[in-house]
Amino acid sequence: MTQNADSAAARSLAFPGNDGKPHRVTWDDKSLKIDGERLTVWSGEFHYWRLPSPDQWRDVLQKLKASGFNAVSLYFFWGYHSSKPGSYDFSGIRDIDRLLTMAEEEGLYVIARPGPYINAEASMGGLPAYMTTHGGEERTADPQNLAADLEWLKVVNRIIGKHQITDGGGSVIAYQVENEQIDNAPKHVEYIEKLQAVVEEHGIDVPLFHNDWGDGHGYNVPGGPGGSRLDLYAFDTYPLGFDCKGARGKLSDFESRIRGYSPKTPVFIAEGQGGAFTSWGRDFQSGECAKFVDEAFTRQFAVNNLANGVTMFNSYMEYGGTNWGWTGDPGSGFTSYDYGAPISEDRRITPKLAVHKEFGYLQNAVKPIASAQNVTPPTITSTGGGPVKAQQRLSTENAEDTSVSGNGMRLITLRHPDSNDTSTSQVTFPLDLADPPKAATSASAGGNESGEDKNSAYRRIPQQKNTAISIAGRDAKTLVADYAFGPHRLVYSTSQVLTQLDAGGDLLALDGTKGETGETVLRFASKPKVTTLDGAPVDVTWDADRKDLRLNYTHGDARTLRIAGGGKELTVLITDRDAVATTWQLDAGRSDILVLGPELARTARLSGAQLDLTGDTRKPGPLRVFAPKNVDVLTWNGRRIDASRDDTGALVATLPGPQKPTMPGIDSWRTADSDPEHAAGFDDSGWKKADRTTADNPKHGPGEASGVVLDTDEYGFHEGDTWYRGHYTPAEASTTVKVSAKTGTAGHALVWLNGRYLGAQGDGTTTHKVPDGVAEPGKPAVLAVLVRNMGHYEDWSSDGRSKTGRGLADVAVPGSGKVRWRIQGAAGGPEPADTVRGICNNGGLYGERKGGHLPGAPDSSWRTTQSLKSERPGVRWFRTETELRLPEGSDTAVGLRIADNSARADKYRVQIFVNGWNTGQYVNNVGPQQEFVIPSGFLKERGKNTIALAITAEQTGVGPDSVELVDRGTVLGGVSGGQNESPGYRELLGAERSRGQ
Ligand code: IPT
Repeated sequence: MTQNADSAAARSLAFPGNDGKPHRVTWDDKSLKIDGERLTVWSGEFHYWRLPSPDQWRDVLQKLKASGFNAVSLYFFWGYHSSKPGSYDFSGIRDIDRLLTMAEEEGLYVIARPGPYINAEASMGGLPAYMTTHGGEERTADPQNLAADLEWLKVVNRIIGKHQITDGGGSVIAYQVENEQIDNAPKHVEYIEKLQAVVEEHGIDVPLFHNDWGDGHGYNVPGGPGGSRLDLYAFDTYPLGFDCKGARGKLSDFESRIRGYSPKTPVFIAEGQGGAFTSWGRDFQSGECAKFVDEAFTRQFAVNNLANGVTMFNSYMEYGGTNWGWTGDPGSGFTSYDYGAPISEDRRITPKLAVHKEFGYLQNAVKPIASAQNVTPPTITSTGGGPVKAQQRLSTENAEDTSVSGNGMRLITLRHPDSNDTSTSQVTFPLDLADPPKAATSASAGGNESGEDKNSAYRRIPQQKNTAISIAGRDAKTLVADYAFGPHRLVYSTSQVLTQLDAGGDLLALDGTKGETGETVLRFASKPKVTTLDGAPVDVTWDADRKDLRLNYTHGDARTLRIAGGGKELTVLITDRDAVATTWQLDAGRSDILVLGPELARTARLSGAQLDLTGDTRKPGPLRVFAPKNVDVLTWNGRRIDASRDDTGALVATLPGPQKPTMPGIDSWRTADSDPEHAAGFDDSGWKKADRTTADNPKHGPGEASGVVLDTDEYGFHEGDTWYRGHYTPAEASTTVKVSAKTGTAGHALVWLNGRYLGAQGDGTTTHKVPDGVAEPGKPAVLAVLVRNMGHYEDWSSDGRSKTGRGLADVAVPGSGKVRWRIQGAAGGPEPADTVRGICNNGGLYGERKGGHLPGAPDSSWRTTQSLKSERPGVRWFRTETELRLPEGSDTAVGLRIADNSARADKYRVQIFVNGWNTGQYVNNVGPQQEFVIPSGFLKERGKNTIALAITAEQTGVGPDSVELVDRGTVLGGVSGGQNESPGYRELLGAERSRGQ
């Protein structure tokens, strides 16, 4: 995309995860430590398979890093890498070695979560589909299951193991064994223990943990059942639930319970709600989930977690992505896995990301938070709304260095105890610090207002009359008090500390809600000089008794102050929560810098007097940078820009914005009927016989009526559509055909007898009527059934649901006599010729087998049409080429929108292929997704793109009203990358064609 790409790619931030040296990872009850130094782990969950554009992995990682995340949590999806036993693919879109290297380069620690079982709304919860044929229980030490699991771990641990921080290989700092085992039944305990032992044998020596599926079980604690080799205890928590149109769940305290389970480990949330998934047929999409799990909740949650001592947190999801192809599970996921997450499916930054930034920056800037312990909170006085709950933590570690009074840094958190209370309360409270001595304060404390405590150092804060701290509805606040940074002393602030850094001078940034007042008190040896460098002035009060400088202001327009006294100088930036979205703290190597203005500042590098920045803009606008004083050359995305210094000493410049792309229209399609399998005379002699009479997995049959095993997985067809043809000669006229299909949620099956369409059905059993004369006694008959597999179920409850099976369970045709079945699925079965797109890309539609989804497929004999409506039930393909001209040096999110006015009445579904890549599935009669994000790796940004639609209609005259490409937004910037290299028709099927087949 942009020319700056290579420099970004070459960049390696200096941090312990990539300096090539071995590091020690230890922990205590307070936090994790790297080489003895405390680390609050602030991590975002990212699923590489949901962004099948490896170049853009860097985009997401840079967005995380710039937003204050210091870690990324990665599930590894076994089934995505393994299409058949013993075979593993880690190339191209599956190159996890490259992913781990990128995380190192971008300065992110990694929490590795390779399963074997991961859940994750992934097909079969991450297990490879061939495991459905196993007889024993999944997620137990059943020998066949365990052997497969251990093989996967061995293979994936070889890659993860190379990237461990402990031997200098990389930035992996923790490792999750399995995922949310349902209970501590002996068979589950035995299993988890076996996995741990083998993981150790594979040389994984970073802390091991398992994620308990809530905060109320205490399963798999270190040293307990199922935890004998685990180091950390972690749990998952989704306080709001997943019904994005329902009522929000409530926040509660958990610290003492968690410490009861595991007293010697940090409070660690392995998955904390960052959004919610969306399911087939719901009346909401991810947009609703972004509103449900909104900014207010995200802040409340972060504040509540700080109050409960959480020093390891991972947000699930931070970037959700796309269930492209057949990667999703049917129960909980349609194509979009946007999740309402802070970074949207099309990689846009949403306002929620700025909330995570507030807390990422805060914890990074105020290090004592990592060692703070729960203490009695101040007594709150609240007026005007519901009660307010205060919690307080105190860090006594290095108190002498880190606090004003020598007693230690305090973190005071405020929220309504009922986290769904929408009233606005005004809060004041006395703040008791050991210094200054109480006696010295009595003269200067505020008047006789309520909420005073004359025995406290500060009888009432805020001290400013007629002001208070607002808790507006579902808001929550975090106040830092008694905190020293460098030579500076922060007595307290009712604003939130956004960050403090040395960016060519010490800088403290404070944020708050626009329109709300803030009060900040700093301690000086003697009265300092305060200069307002820009913005509105603040009220400055000098308290000579306490030697306190008090600043009072209202958050809104940004202000910059310079405070100088006693040989030290501090720049104070008073900003607001809205502006946090466009404020970026970056590690520039020699120094940190602070960038204000752009949509995104990704990277910064200082060399001599030159500062190179990369980032994105959504529109032209101002850039302001706090950087070392010697910087006089500024570049943005590789181009020099004119910059000057403003009154505050910051570099200022103007950044250009993007060009708006024009999306090409689609005016016609080439179309062909594409289901010859339904016809009586179709030659299926080359198909596999489905004639097995036993299956290890009893859920796979044999069918009671058919007497044979029909499950697709038993014949090596694991994804998408599968055709069946059953031949028989009826003794009497067939009047009904009873079909039991296993499609998964929202799937379907279409049934033909002797070429006559009998009807369609969903998952389960349906009896189809046979019209007179369709199958006559003594005459050979053929049943044709097309079954769509919506993915394999998860196994969340460890009850074997994932082994339900797919395709046909059974078919009963009274009077049919023996039916001889043949089955046809994806070309190559578990060995697809297209190893680039891989097993998840295709099912067994005729058009897929013939390469109709691929660029360059011969469609010249196909008819040209404008209509996408069906002419009869069955499968029809539509192809078109469209020329994109996306602006260079930009990142445009392109979507494909399907319009239909039938109010979900018309029964049809569309499989969408873009340049051969299976982009997603539209199901008109189920919904709700209408617009599909096209992963940028699928697209040719400048040039011809092939769009192919496979429309399976259950009725005549149904189909989309229109299909169009839509511009979902453009930024100038982005990281480099383009289309994934992938074979077209000629490469994959050209040879076959020339052999005349
Ligand atoms: C938790 C799973 O661990 C995770 O893989 C994912 O499925 C997530 O849920 C939901 O998106 S399970 C939790 C809801 C108890």
